[in-house]
Amino acid sequence: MYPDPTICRVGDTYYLATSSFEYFPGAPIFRSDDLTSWTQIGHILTRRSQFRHAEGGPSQGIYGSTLRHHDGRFWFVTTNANEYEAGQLIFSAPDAAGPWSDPVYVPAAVGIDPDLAWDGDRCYLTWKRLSFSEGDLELVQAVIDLSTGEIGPVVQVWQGAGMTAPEGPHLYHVGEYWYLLLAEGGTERGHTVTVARSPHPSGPFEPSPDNPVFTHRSSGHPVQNAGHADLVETTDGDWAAVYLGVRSRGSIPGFHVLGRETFLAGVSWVDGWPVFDETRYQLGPADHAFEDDFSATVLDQRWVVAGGEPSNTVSVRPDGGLEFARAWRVGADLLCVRPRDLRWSAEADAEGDAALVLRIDDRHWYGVVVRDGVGRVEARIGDLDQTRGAVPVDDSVTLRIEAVSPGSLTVPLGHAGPDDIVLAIESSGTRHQLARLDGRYLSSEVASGFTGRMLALGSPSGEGVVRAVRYRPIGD
Ligand code: 6LW
Repeated sequence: MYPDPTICRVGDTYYLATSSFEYFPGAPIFRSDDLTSWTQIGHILTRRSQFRHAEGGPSQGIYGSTLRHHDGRFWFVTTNANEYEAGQLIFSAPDAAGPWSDPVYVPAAVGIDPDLAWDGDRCYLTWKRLSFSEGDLELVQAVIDLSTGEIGPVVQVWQGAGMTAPEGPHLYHVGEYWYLLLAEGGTERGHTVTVARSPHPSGPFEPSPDNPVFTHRSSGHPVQNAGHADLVETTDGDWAAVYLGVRSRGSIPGFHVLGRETFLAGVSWVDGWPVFDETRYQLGPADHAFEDDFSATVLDQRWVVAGGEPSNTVSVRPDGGLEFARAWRVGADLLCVRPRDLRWSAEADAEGDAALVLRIDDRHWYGVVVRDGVGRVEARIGDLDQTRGAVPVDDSVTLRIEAVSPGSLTVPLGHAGPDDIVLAIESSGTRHQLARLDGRYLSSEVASGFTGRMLALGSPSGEGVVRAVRYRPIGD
């Protein structure tokens, strides 16, 4: 779940940030020397003064953004959907790894998907204006004073090639033109990238004759929903694009479970227009395996919390191991990590009332839960609650969840989900498989919203300890 990628380059180094919704810390940021292997260097939003929680729920919080470097500083402009009426938020930092500033609010720019572009010293804010009272949804632009958040007169720019939901604008000066790149068609199967150009940053814009210039719609490509791109000039003078896409699996309509992910393509300029080249970069398989025994006093940056904060949800005990600040409100108060593979296995060594949960939000989750010495599966799909199995267990157990191919559910030409979720518990050396559940109910197609699955740790009573977690991808 790394959607709405935004990228910039400083010297030989590329920086990439993505949206993160309700999860805190927010806006993960990465660096790379070659565009293909990326290391997370932190989060942009690490303090609640930067990312107010307000009444935020699932798929609220941090939306599409723009990351740029100008005049020796990094700039990040985003929307916090928990307080979208407060306008866009601008952050800056001399070092991409932070710490980043508190926000400068742009109260006159209510909407989503802000972009910053400079023409000399003059900075343009381009965004998708939302005014629910007036029913306005349009792409607009204004000159902005970054130190105060004040903007000049608001003008309309290009409204797209005529598809639904034109959004995610990014403005670039390349050669003699200013290019306005948009996401269009909606962030689902119709998603595309469109572009228009003008000699002036505010237009009038001339659309490309080849719009959409990039899409996977109506194709059998294993990556669907491709769109919402951001461009970067590479160190060798070529160009590249990052964009979001999903790996949907299973039969019609196809189910994606990892949220929207970041992908990479080459870009060439032909007759003054960008042409996407999906063959330029070949990425090898990435190994996302990890183990965490919580022996360090500071949590690894992979751990995030929906709504709350890691520091007030869990604490690391002096002897290692993780304890929980309170009993969970079912499906919340969980320490979460992104599973990043289609097939994987995860286990947690735990004591007392502890749980390992796979969730999309607090209404869509499956968990292996120990309460008062009994291990069972608890599951929620929308309004339905279920429990499965009930085995007496020792105080020390291993909780296990696996995402495996949907073998038992597949019949020839039949209907299959994206995967099966196998939930098990191990106690006194005996493995009890408690349930094998259809993975489609933990997909974005069922849960809706912008986020993907998270693997999560929690305690139903607050009286549990997690000693270690191990995650590894598995083959089909
Ligand atoms: C993003 C916007 C969108 O800001 O989803 O569907 C929002 N469209 O472009 C959150 O990713």
